[in-house]
Amino acid sequence: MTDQIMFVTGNLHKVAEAAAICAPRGIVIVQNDCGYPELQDDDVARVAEYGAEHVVSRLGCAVIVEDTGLYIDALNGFPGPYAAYVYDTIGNAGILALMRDIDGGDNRRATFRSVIGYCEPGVAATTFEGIATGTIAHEERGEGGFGYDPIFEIDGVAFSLMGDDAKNNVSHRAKSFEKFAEWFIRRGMA
Ligand code: ITT
Repeated sequence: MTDQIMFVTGNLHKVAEAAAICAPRGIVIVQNDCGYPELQDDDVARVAEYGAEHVVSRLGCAVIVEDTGLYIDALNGFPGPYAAYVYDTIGNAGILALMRDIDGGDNRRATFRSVIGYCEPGVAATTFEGIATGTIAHEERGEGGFGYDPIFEIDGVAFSLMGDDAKNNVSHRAKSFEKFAEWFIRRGMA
């Protein structure tokens, strides 16, 4: 059986990663780029919930949105839920500059947190979370991926150098979409 779900995002990389997880499970991801206001909140789950509920009230059909935060231990969790703003302002070079004096290993630990908000008309949003823990590299690596991929490494390999399949074996987004897909399929069968 094939089912489909509308994913409201302006980020085509997210759509490709989500589709690679969902398609083998019989769920077709349909992108919608209509946008939504991003709540300023410390918790990406609340940002995803609010975004999903806002979009449903506008479109009147079931949707998902996904919000990602990046939490760098040595910077007390910065940029956290403000990852998009920080990427657009200081970018990867700015993060590396802030961390210039921090040595390797655990001192450079960072966590990506992806939260999907699913919502349908008349029902409160449900959320699904995935996390990936790694380290911030000392320099940008590779050309692949998007966003912070060139500076985020797991076991010494940057997301930008992994290729799509390998990133989808370990990433925060793969985990949140696996949880969502499992729930969505079970729910369809109920
Ligand atoms: P939306 O339209 O879905 O909001 P976005 O790119 O603005 O797309 P987010 O706000 O969730 O998405 O992303 C926060 C920032 O983190 C943004 O700069 C992304 O490029 C970056 N980011 C998100 N997921 C990432 C990943 O898997 N690898 C590297 N950077 C990522």
